[in-house]
Amino acid sequence: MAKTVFLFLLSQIFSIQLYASVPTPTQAFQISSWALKDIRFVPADLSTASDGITIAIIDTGVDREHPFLAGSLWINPGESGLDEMGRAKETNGVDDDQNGYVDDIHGWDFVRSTPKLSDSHGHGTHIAGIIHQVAPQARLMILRYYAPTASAEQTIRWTVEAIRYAIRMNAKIINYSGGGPTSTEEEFEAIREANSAGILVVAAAGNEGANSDRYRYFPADYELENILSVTAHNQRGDLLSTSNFGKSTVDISAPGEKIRSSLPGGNFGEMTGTSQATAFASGVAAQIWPKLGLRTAPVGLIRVLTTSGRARPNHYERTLSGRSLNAAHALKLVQMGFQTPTKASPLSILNVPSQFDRAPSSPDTKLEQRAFKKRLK
Ligand SMILES: [Ca+2]
Ligand SMILES: [Ca+2]
Repeated sequence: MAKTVFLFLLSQIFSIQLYASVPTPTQAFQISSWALKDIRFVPADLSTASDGITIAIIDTGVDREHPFLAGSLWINPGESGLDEMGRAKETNGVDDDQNGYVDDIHGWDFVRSTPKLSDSHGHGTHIAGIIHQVAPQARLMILRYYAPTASAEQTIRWTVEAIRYAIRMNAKIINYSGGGPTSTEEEFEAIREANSAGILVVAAAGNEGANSDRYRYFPADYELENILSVTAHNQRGDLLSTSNFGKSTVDISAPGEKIRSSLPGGNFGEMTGTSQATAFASGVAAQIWPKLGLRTAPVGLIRVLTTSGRARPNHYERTLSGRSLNAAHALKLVQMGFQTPTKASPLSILNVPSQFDRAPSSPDTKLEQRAFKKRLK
């Protein structure tokens, strides 16, 4: 337990450093070129713009006015256009599509219960920028689950609501660049339902520098077949010393050091961590899935992404695939007719986390809160 506490603290210090990185608004925007080269980035074929799928970003919100993100946000068809009285549905104060959320045109802020999205933290805007750069045709559904002062329980409740919203509103991919040591049956169930709905969940492996096979990190480490757990490496191809690893829990790695992307206020800046790696994986998944056929089960897409990755001998003992994300190879593999399942397997639970077998113990609230300050990765 002592070690765990230490890791929480380490992680917190680390994330503060990340956020302190200086935005450089005057520089022209470009996602770190080393990272795009590293993943063998394939520019989107704009002639197939209809390939655009919806990615739910469960994070700290978004700067919806950021010029780089213009036109990238998902639009809820049931809350756009005019109502019977000629008013704009997105601002008429009516839940036009009766999904339980009023005027949810681009998503929902579960923390403040409002459709008026903003990002006072910066993390969500950074993640959105990476995904938009890699998959410009994808539509970004913004779901805010995180507030620094919220309790662990509350944070998970908002997460679960956000996952259920993503399922109901037909997202195809959920990007979750966060996590913590706490697992709940509700969150597990929600992600299992997402699997039944054919939704891929791309989740950060976490920034504790720990072996996830021993110290589980959620939601990345729920044993569900539709979760792709992503860790981070640097320009030299080494896993970051802060990144979690695990031969049986972490699937693949992607670039995560000093990644440049959008920040609130029209700014740009660098962040480091498995969050950024996760966003690259979501973007590539969004590029590949339409080519593979959207009826392909998430587990099939995961198989393509992990099989086609670049072999990294120095990752062999640290991730399941021993590989890093490779967009060009993934595309090639699909073009060669890689066979994948089209349905989620009936036994989508690989192994129920053992703690569900136990009666819940009273959580140490202080510890939980500290842990949850770092559900952001
Ligand atoms: Ca609505
Ligand atoms: Ca409305």
